[in-house]
Amino acid sequence: MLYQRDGHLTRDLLRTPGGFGLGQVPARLKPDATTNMVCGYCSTGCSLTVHLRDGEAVGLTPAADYPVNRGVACPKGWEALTVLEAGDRATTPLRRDAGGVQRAVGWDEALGTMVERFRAIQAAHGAESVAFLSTGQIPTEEMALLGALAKFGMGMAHGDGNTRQCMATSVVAYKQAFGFDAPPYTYRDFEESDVIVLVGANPCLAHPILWERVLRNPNRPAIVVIDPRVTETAMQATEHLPVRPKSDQALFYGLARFLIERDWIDRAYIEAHTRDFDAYAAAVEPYSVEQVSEATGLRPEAIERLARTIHRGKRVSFWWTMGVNQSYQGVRTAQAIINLALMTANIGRPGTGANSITGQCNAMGSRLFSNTTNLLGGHDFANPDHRAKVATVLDIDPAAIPTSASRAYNEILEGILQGRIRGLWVVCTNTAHSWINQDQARDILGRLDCLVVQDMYATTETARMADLVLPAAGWGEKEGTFINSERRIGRIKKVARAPGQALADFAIFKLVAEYWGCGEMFRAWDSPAATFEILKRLSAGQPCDITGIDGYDVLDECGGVQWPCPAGQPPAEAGTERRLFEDGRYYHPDGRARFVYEDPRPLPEPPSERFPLLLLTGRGSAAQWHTQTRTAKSAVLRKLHPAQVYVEVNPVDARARGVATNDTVHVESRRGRISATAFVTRSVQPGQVFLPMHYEETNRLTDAVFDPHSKQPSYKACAVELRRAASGPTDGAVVPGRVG
Ligand SMILES: Nc1nc2c(c(=O)[nH]1)N[C@H]1C(S)=C(S)[C@@H](COP(=O)(O)OP(=O)(O)OC[C@H]3O[C@@H](n4cnc5c(=O)[nH]c(N)nc54)[C@H](O)[C@@H]3O)O[C@H]1N2
Ligand SMILES: Nc1nc2c(c(=O)[nH]1)N[C@H]1C(S)=C(S)[C@@H](COP(=O)(O)OP(=O)(O)OC[C@H]3O[C@@H](n4cnc5c(=O)[nH]c(N)nc54)[C@H](O)[C@@H]3O)O[C@H]1N2
Ligand code: SF4
Ligand SMILES: [Mo]
Repeated sequence: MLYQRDGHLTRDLLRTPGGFGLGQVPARLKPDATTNMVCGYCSTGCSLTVHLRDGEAVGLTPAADYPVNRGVACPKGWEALTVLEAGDRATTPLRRDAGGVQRAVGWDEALGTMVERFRAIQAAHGAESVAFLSTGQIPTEEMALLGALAKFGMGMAHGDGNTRQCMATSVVAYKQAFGFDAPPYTYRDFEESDVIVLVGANPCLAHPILWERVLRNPNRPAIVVIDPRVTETAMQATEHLPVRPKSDQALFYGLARFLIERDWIDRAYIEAHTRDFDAYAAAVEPYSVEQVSEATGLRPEAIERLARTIHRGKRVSFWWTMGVNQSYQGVRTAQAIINLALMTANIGRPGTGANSITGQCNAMGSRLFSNTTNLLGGHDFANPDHRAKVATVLDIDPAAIPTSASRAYNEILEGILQGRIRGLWVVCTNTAHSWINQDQARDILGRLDCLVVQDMYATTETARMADLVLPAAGWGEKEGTFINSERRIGRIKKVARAPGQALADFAIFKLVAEYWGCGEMFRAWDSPAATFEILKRLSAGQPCDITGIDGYDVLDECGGVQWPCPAGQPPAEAGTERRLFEDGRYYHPDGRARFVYEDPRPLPEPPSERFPLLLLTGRGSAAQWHTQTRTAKSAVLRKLHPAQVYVEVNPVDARARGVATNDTVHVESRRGRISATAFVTRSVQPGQVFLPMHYEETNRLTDAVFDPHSKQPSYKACAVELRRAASGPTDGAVVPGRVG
């Protein structure tokens, strides 16, 4: 692709003005038009200008005038078109034959087989015996169609998304505290804060363009990073608190007590806009600075200094991601952050907020419209009025709507283990790589009577296990909308042809509906644009009301639109940056936010004599995306990270084991053992090691423990041991650019 021509990356590339030199482009590829669309990787939601020749993409540059990214993009964005051309794209449906080999078949045979098998399973074992797993990475229109088709058309009771691995904790935390799943902020808050507290978040890698927004802040803000590791973000912070893993909840309770004791709280705000504060104040009473220092491993002065920083700040914003969410006590930890913002009235004003940054490009669409844990449009399956409203909008029989939410991802897998679920449709997620305790997950997938995997690539770990593979078009090859972390709805567009027989997920769902015999139910879901109109009607009267968006073109004209955008409030007049709760009214019926809390619990699998180290996992580089099915297909991105799995280990632990950088080591947990290359670095603390999630091996070690409220997997703390492998050093550099 042409835009690779100037292959400089990282910060230089973020800023490359104008991208590739158009003067050098062969005439037949010279663009004759451009169009803007949002990026298909992370939830930042940058806009990219795609350069077209005869309607097809020939290159891209970051959009200059979009409120989110203002002319910059990270390496994944720059390379977004390249990965569409990979040789392992799924180009035809595949069906596993009697000999166990996946063979190319036509769509008719593939869909006929899918329907026949799923119907046979349901006939023998009940409608609940077929389920689906989906994603935060397809347009809202597609996920809504899948959710409606599966549950209302095909009678499935259960379907969940990979957002369970990612955002379930924030969803529950917000719902309980605010009355709706509503991240309150707008990205401009990064620029307007004078204190920015980042908890379990590494935006330098995971949301690089949001970090750019932090760097634009003119107020010389205090930037406090709370993370066990000295991450790239921590290195640039004004203060780093290397908290002991999973002790954040105790830390925030201690900060709350310290602030309450000194009366550094906003009693008028608490009185007017919240409930249950007194009980909370009593509950945090035992969390003295000494006790919290003991629990967190932080010095008492550091804890007091953070409390003072919060107190002195005029505009304090709290931001969290997976270091909080992926925990056996994630919900209560997130709420401990929300409680701090509420008691100091740091919410609803510029530069403030209790702000969860979401992960995938359309996790926010999934949270509201996937019809999994919420009924379409952020409604409640258990509420008869909500069911009646949705039935009316969709013109379907209310009896077709289940009366309770789906089982969660882990419960669907348990259902398979127990033989209650026997057919599974996996759409746009790579369970066999990304799910916790991978050997067990694969064993479970292997027990299914029928596994259907719908993916862009035929080679993913999950697709390779499938009885049927349905080839899907990807970002850039189809239409629809994504919702980013600040609730901004943006468009994606078809600028490239999907290879072979691959179809947009939307088209696949429509075909499945026809083959299933429920096509009539989805006549009005004629196209993504028509479906957007249905989503608007579903959203009416909800906090996420988008009835004021008058068609897709408005999204282009306005630089995306943040919800809420009710009818009668033209988006152009509502402003490009909007935050929630400016009036102090929350979504609970009494308008008040809740203080929610619970005693912290010990680590489910603490280090032991046999497994004395604590394993942390997470993002490894800005150039790798999750299970790497996409990013590994770009030669440019491949240069920016090690090809093989590596483990970060502190010099103290390395020395004790005779391990040096580039040695091959074994990392072992109670679940299994992997080989990795050692990278000895003080960025992890003694007693801890870190493995990036992008390599297939990592989840062979993790322990299937879940938050009881959100059912989110606790990916970031299990006990392991590390040993030098007999084979000695491997060759090749390990982690470019990281200091030891
Ligand atoms: N390049 C790139 N960007 C991405 C993604 C990607 O795969 N690649 N994925 C996207 C997605 S879906 C998501 S969800 C986001 C994730 O974005 P982040 O959450 O920022 O990324 P992680 O590296 O998973 O976790 C963040 C940090 O949590 C820390 N941590 C672990 N345990 C604890 C703890 O107990 N307390 C605290 N305070 N911190 C802890 C880890 O050390 C890690 O540095 O990134 C998005 N952006
Ligand atoms: N140990 C550990 N494990 C983790 C994490 C961690 O921090 N540590 N993080 C967790 C988190 S936060 C997340 S979000 C998950 C992510 O886990 P996954 O969702 O499994 O990861 P992806 O690689 O993004 O998988 C998306 C799949 O969809 C395919 N795809 C892409 N676009 C399309 C499309 O338009 N249509 C279709 N049909 N397919 C498409 C891709 O090829 C890929 O196979 O991983 C989780 N796993
Ligand atoms: S920061 Fe996220 S949205 Fe922006 S270009 Fe990179 S991957 Fe795409
Ligand atoms: Mo995620």
